[in-house]
Amino acid sequence: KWPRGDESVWKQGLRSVNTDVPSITKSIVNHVQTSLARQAYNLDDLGAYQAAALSVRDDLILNWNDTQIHYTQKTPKRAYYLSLEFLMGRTFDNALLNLGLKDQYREGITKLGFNMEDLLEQERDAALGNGGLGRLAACYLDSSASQELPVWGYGLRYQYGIFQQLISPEGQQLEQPDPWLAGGENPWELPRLDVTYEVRFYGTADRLPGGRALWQGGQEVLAVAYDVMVPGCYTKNTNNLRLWESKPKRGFDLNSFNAGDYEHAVESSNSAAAITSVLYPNDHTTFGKELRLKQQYFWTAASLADIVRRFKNIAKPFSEFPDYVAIQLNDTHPTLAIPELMRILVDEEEIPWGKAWDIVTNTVFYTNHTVLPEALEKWPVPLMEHLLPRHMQIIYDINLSFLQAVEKKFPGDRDRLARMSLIEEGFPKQVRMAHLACIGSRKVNGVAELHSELVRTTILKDFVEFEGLSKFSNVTNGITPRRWLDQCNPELSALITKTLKVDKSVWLKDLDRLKELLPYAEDAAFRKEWAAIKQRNKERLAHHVETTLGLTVNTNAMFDVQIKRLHEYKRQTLNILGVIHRYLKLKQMSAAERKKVNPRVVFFAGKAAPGYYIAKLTIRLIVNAARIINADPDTRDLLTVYFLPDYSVSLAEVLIPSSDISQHISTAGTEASGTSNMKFCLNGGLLVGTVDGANIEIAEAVGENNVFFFGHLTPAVEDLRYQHMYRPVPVEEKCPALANVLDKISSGMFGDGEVYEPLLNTIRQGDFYLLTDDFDSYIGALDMVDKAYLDKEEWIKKSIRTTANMGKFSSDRAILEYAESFWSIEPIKVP
Ligand code: AZC
Repeated sequence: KWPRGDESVWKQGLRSVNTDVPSITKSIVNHVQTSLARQAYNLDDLGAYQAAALSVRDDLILNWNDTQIHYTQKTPKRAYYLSLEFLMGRTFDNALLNLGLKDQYREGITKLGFNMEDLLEQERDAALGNGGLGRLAACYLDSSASQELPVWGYGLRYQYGIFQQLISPEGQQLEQPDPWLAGGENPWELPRLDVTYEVRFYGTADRLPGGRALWQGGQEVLAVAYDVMVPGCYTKNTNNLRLWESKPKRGFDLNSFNAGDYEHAVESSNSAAAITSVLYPNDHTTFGKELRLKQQYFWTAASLADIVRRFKNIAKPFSEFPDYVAIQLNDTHPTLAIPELMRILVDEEEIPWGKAWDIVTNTVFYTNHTVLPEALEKWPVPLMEHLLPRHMQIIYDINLSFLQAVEKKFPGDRDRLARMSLIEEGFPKQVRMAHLACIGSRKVNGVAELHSELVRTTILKDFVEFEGLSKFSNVTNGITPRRWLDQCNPELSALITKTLKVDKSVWLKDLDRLKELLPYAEDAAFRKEWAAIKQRNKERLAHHVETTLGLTVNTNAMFDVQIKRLHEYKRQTLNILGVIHRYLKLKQMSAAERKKVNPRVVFFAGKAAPGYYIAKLTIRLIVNAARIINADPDTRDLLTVYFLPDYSVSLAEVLIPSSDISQHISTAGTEASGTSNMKFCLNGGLLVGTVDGANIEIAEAVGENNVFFFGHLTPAVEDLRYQHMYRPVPVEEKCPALANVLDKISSGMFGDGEVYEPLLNTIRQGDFYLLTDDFDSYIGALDMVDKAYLDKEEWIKKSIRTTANMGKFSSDRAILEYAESFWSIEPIKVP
């Protein structure tokens, strides 16, 4: 029965997605006129972008609404991806491509007197993440929607995303806030001011009979939902990313957030609004800061309240909770979901402790993203007790029964109990979040084969022995081919579609189809087209560098790219030392010898955590080495270096399609997976790398003759580090070529040598990341690259074969593995 009013009147008012050019232009003009209150004669590119974006938003809302209603009616089991970071980048282009409306919009926008490319450039990146972990979450959302899986993301709506990076004339990284929402309304989100929850902090927790407790007092803040629409590729399914914003519960709030000084601004206010004001800019480290813990609890509490409310709407007993809900923890950041769900079940729903624990451990899943010890989260017990008194009780209770079970299985093994306890002894005691995540989860996984093996044999070894191997598995990461091929490399995408003779929606959702490109490696005409596209992508990047930095790039050179967060383990330092080595060699050559050298342009981009001194020195060295090398008339046709400031998803979209080679050169055993390695290879760039993370599986897929491997292997690393500690050999002896480079830097070749001493000393003493061990073989690999590049036709074949074999690395494959083997959810198509 129709709910109210006259059904036919309602039906007449309903609209559907605009798919033809006239209705698209009409909709854009309507938005110019009403939403923006402007007219043709005073409309600039920004206004035109806003109007076009609002028009696309209307379409997304229609699909999003139908999707949510469909899911609500069908009550499928759903999965929730809890991530403190979603590094979405821009939305406009991606939405148009997924809707299949890019051509129509381009035509309409042209008719209105604007240029599509200029409008695309108006959008600011949504940069609510640091690096790989946050971008992976974004790829997984795209794949969930594209594969029609009922998956929601839950995160925080930071007012300030990852800082903007400026580089001073001396080469120093400076940070500025990223007020990404300042430009007015964000067309890609729906404020849900009606969806709010109260979240408590501090106060007291009094135990009641029967295992329950009463938590009261303290501070209460409001969580307000903002829904971000996530369109699938060529499907109506449009999933939801729900981001929480904090608000004071009543009255107004004096927000003392100071947008200038990062380190202090992040900690400056205890107000409710401060909780979601800023993304912590650290990759792989935590400092035990109260505000960060507040963020984690605020977000998990609001998300769980929302999930439980939705479950209660279907009126099933809580014993069936795991049949309707799967919760994926993206690293340990949302681990408080485990004690929080226990608190809801035990204290609020009055479910006995043991039953509640069964529900939790059948609902929650945990993905680990790093084995680096400094990245393993621990929270001081006094801080937890103060901020979350009830959760600390629950953690102690979980720990008690857990350790009793361990004791039963391994009687008298005191060391084991100490190693496995959720609480680390010390001053202060600390809660080990990875242990809690592990025992509270149904499955635990790493993000590439090698990494998952390291998780099982190092950081969670005791837990494997206790709980059995079957709980611990692997899901190798993936990337979405929509953004990382179709969107960023439209010409290559078009060539593939033409060659495979299928609609692009087919191969974009079944990336193994790329295999059909293999025979074309033997086709000279195809190779020519392939190479011409790479060349035009180089020119596009050169144009970008020219217009943003005013620098000219030699597009006849090989493009060599390393773009990622600055970190000692990722070894950008090894790369710049290799560049300097190359420069010194070029300087010694005769003019005739130089004629034989293959010209190379080296690009770096990436941000360092604001407090990471050594990483910032590496940036400084790159910038100053670039300044000297690029100015040298003897060599500048053969070698130039660029550090592109303010790395972002959008910058990656220009850099990746242009690369001939890219570098993924972490010390073996340190990079869990890497995902940009997959993006480069998908776009036909060859990989230079160590035998680490997903590099290994990429080489298996594309063939080892198509990658350039170097360096020591993971099993050797521990011994080498031991030797550095106890039987150190001076760099001059061990690696004269490297010693020469270090001396040149110290002697002031790239400006004040003193400045770099702390960085150089990390290599001369201790050398934890094994630069002295890997330098010669690194240079050897780069020489192999030069040799291989001489045979242009063979190089293009390698490039084609690489792309053709990258099907496995689609995030569709990865998300379907999560859906099938972990979450037990199924696709549900919106009609
Ligand atoms: C990263 C890993 O360093 C990277 O190798 C991996 O590809 C990525 O996650 C996605 O799985 N980790 C992080 O960004 N952060 C932490 C805390 O691990």
